Amino acid sequence: MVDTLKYYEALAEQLAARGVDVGAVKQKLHVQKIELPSWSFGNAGTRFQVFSWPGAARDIHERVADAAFVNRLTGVAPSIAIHIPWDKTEDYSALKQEAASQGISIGAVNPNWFQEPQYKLGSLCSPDAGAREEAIAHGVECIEVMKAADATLLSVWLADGTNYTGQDDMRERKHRLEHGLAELYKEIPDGKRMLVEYKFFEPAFYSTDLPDWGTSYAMCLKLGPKAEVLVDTGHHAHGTNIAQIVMFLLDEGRLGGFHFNSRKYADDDLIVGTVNPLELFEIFYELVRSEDKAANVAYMLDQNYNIEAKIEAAIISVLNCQAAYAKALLVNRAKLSEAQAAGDVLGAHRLMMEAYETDVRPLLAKVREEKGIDPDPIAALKASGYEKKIAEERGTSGSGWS
Ligand code: PSV
Ligand code: MN
Repeated sequence: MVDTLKYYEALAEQLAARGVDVGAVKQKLHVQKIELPSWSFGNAGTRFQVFSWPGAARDIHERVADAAFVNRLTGVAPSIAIHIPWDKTEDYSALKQEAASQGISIGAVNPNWFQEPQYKLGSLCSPDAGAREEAIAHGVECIEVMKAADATLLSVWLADGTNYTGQDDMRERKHRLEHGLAELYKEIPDGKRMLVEYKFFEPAFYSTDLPDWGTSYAMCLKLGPKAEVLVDTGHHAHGTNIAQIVMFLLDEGRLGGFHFNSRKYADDDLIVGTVNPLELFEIFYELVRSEDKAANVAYMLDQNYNIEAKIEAAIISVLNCQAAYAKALLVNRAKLSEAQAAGDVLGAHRLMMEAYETDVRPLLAKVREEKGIDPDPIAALKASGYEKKIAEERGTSGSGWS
C-alpha cells in the first residue's frame, strides 16, 4: 500500500488553491462517527451457506471487543448497535460498562420480529392478535434494554407483509401497524428516539407493510417528534435516487439515521461504497448540504460479511464512509450555487465530480495522525496480530444453518 501520508502537504496546497478551508474540513472529519452492527462480527449471512470465519465473535462480549478494536484502529466508530435476542445478556447496564471500559457505547437497539414461529404471518401487522401482543411486548422489552444500556435509539424494522393477493386485508394491516407502533412510541422516553426502517420487499414478496420511505415518513408524522425514518441503502428499487430521499427527509427534519451497505441487485449487504461509491458520495453531499438539520442523524452500518474477513471488512466499511464524507466536504458550494443559478448544467456537474474524484486518502491519513492513531488502519490491523489471536482463542464455529 502506498504511504499516503507523504502526499498530504501537496494535497492540502491543491485544495487551498481550490478555495477549500482544509482546517475546517479536518475538524469535521475529526468528529465523524460511524456505528458498527454487532451482527457483522459473528457468523451470519446469506440464505444459502453461512461460511464460518476463524475467530468470528460467538457472543455479545466478543462482538463488543471486536467493535472496540475497530474503533481503536479507525478512531471514528465509538458505538455498537445490538440486535435482541441475538445479543441477549443478563445485565445491560453491565454490558454498557463493559463497552465503556473498552472505549465504546451501546448504540441502537434492534428488536428482532422475524425469527420466532409466531411471526409467520407478521409481527405488529399479523392477523393473529396473540402474535401482535407478543410483538409489542418484545418491542417494550427492547425499550427496557435501551434504558439499561443507556442507548438512545430503538431501530424498528419489520419483516411483515404478504405473499399472495388476498392473503390478508392490507388496510387492516395498516391499522394494526399504526396501533403497534403507537404502543411502542408511548414507551420511548424523552430524549430517546424510535427509527422506522422501510424495505420494499423481502421476506414477503406481494406486499410489505413498510415498503418505502414515504410510508415510514407518514407513520412517523402520526407518531410524533420522537419518530424518524431510517434509510437502509440496500432497501430500494434499482434506479431510486437515495440522495434525493435523504434530502427530503433531512429538510423535513425526519431523517433519523442510516444503515449503510452496498447492493448490486437487492439487499446484498455488501461493504458500503464498493458497488456504487458515487451514490455514497451523493448521499454524504446532501448531509453536508443540510448540515444544519443533520446533527442527530445516526450513521450505522448494516452488513453481513460472509466470505470476507470480518474485522478487515468492518474497517474498510468505516474507511469508505470517511472517504465519501471527506469528498462531500470538498464540494465548492458557493461556486456550485452560482453554476446552478446560471443554468450551467455541466459546470455544476463538474464541480461535484471534481470533489468526488479527489484522492482524499492523504487527508484522512493526516486526520488519523492528528488523532494519534496509525494513518493506515489496514496496515495496523495486519501488524496487530488481532485476527490470529481471536482465531486461536475462539476457533471456528457456527458454519451453515443447522
Ligand atoms: C433487514 O433486511 C435489515 O436491514 C434490518 O435492519 C435488520 O434489523 C437487519 O437487516 C438485520 O437482519
Ligand atoms: Mn437495515
